[in-house]
Amino acid sequence: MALKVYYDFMSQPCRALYIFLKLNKIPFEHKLVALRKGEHMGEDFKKVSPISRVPVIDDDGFVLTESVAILKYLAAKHNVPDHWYPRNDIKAQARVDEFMNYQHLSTRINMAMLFQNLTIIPRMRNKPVDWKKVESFRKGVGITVDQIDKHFLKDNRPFLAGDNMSIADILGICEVMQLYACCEERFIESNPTVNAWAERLKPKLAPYFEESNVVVYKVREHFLKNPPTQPKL
Ligand SMILES: N[C@@H](CCC(=O)N[C@@H](CS)C(=O)NCC(=O)O)C(=O)O
Repeated sequence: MALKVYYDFMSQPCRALYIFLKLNKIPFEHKLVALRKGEHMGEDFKKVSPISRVPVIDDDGFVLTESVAILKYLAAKHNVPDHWYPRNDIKAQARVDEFMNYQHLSTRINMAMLFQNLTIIPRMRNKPVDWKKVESFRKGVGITVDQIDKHFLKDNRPFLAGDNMSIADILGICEVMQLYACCEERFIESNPTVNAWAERLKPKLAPYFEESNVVVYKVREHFLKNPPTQPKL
């Protein structure tokens, strides 16, 4: 039975999973879950995962949530090239795990929440932007980018876990794209090390990086037409 993948391109970890599946030619059945329509909260999806978040996979009855767990499982099951998630070199594997554990409370929380506070929350709840929150997540993004520069990419490491591209890089770049969606990319572009990493990585994920990010570019276009105005302090 085909691997079923429940996803929506609005979601960063879903985009990461999609890119990984396509690059590794792992066949799957597309199960689209439209977050903007609230399909993840519906009874049908709750039967798959009562956690009501994407991505989720169903591999012949083995249902798994959480992008990191899913990526590690699929890397092992499909015996993908070792650079994605090293099997035998425990230090190389630990470096990939290091970023994947770090990202939840750094790239993910700060970049996703900055995006949400500038776009989704004001639009969906029809409320003015909470600029205090925006500034707080901007501060978090700045700290995160600096940490990536000084720790994960130190000593001219080309990728987040060292010399080779890994699943950590795919997860990382998909979170970073939230900044582009809300025109906050200056945080990346002003850091030469992190910017060089992003530009080095994107072509390696072609064409699936661009394909899965179409929605990000659409949101950005809309944001550029209707930018919220920040009051002067
Ligand atoms: N830690 C989870 C996070 C999953 C997650 O937060 N998914 C979001 C989309 S990016 C979602 O489904 N949100 C719907 C909701 O929370 O209501 C993972 O990495 O898979």
